[in-house]
Amino acid sequence: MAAAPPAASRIAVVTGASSGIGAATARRLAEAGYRVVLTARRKDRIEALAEEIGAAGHTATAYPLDVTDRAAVDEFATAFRTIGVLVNNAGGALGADPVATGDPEQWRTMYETNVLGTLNLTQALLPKLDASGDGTIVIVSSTAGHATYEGGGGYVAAKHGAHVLAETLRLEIVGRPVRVIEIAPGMVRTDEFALTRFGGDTEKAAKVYQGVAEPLTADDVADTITWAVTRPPHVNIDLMVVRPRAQASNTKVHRES
Ligand code: 8X3
Repeated sequence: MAAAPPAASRIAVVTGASSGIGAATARRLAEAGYRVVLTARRKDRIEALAEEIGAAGHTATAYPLDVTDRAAVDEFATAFRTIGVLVNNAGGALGADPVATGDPEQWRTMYETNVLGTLNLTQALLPKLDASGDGTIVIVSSTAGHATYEGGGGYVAAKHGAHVLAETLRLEIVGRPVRVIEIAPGMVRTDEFALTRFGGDTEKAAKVYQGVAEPLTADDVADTITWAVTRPPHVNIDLMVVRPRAQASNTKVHRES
C-alpha cells in the first residue's frame, strides 16, 4: 500500500457516499490513510458509515449535502482550507425509455445530478485542491459516457456530459497541481442503481444482471478509484474503463440462461 498522504492533501471528499460505489470508495480511501468526508442527502446513512469507518480505526465525518444545491455546496467548501481528493460519484439513472418517449423531467434531473452536481463540487473545491499542492479530482462517469445504447436516453446524454467535463477541465487546469481522473464503470451490481433507474421495480432491476456470472461490485470500482488516486502525484490516470469480464460492450453481455 502507498504511504499515507501528506497533511495538506489528506482530506478526501466523496459525494454519493451513502451507498454503492461512493460508500465503498470512502471505506477504501479511509484504509489508504485519507480523512474521509462523506456527503450525501441521506444523513442517517452517512453518519452510520462514518461510525463504521471510525470503529475500524480510520477517520470519517458525515456532512449531509445535496450536490445540486449550489449555495449548500459553497457553504460546505468553507469548512476546508485544503483538500487532497474530490470524488464526484453522486449521480445515477432514471428510466430506460427511448428518446421518442423519454420523460424530460428525468432527463433534467439526471443532467442536474450527474453533470451540474459534479460542476458544483468541482468549482467550489478547486481552490482548496490547488492549495493542497497535490489535488486529485475523480469523476465517476460510466461506459454510458462513451457509447450509447437503446434506452440509454438521458443517462447516456448526462454521462457523456460528465465525460466532457473531465476532458475539458484537464485541458484547462494543466500546469496546476491538480489531476483529473475519470473512472468509467460498466455493469456494476449495487443495491440501488438499477432499482432507482426502474422506479423501485425489483423485477426490471433484476433483469439487468440476469444470467451475468459476475457483474462488478461497488468494491471493485472503489478499488480501481483508490488505485488511481494513490499513484504518485505526477501520474495522471486520465481514464479507466472498467467492466466485468462478461461484458464486452454496453450491448454485448454474456448471459448464462
Ligand atoms: C452504468 C452502466 O450500462 O447501466 O453506469 O449504462 S449502464
